[in-house]
Amino acid sequence: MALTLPELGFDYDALGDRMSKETFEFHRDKHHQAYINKANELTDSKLSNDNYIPEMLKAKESNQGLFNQLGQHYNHSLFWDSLSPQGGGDNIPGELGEKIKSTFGSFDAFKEKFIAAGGGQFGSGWVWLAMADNGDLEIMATLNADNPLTHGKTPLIVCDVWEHAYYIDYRNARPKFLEAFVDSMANWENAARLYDRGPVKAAA
Ligand code: MN3
Repeated sequence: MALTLPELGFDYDALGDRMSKETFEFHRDKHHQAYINKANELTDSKLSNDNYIPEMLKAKESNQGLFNQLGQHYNHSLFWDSLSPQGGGDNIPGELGEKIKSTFGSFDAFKEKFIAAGGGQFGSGWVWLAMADNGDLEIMATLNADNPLTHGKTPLIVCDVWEHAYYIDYRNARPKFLEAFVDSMANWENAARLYDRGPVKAAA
């Protein structure tokens, strides 16, 4: 048993200029894989993709070194699931589309806030759409390996705003990358599925 790189539902060149094959090769095969290797090393490969989340939450309190690796594994795994070659735009399936409109006023208002939150995150981090236990939506930015689960929130979609996520394709233009994420890559189908599944009791 060990943590492994989760499967990607499309080829590395499927996003074209939106996110290049070269970015996937570095970001998945080198960056994400390095976090996985380190986490396996620290845990004698005793964790698997099916059971590591409670360990990640425990490590957040008691073992920052391990949390850094497990959090990065969690965040990157959801980031890959947050991408789709057919993604992006305001055609959000199910109740999530309505909920975004009622929460933020409009899809465009959501988009503006999401890009501002990701663009304003100083240094390395993540921007999320997350759900509270009562179903309320919020945009969250987290630093380093942190994620909404450690704050008792359920993540629905995430964009990685570490430089390695966009530097090859967008150079230093992080807001452009975030705009492309929302407009043409965001996997709303996956986010709607997570929304319909309901809040995850993080500490369970
Ligand atoms: Mn990354």
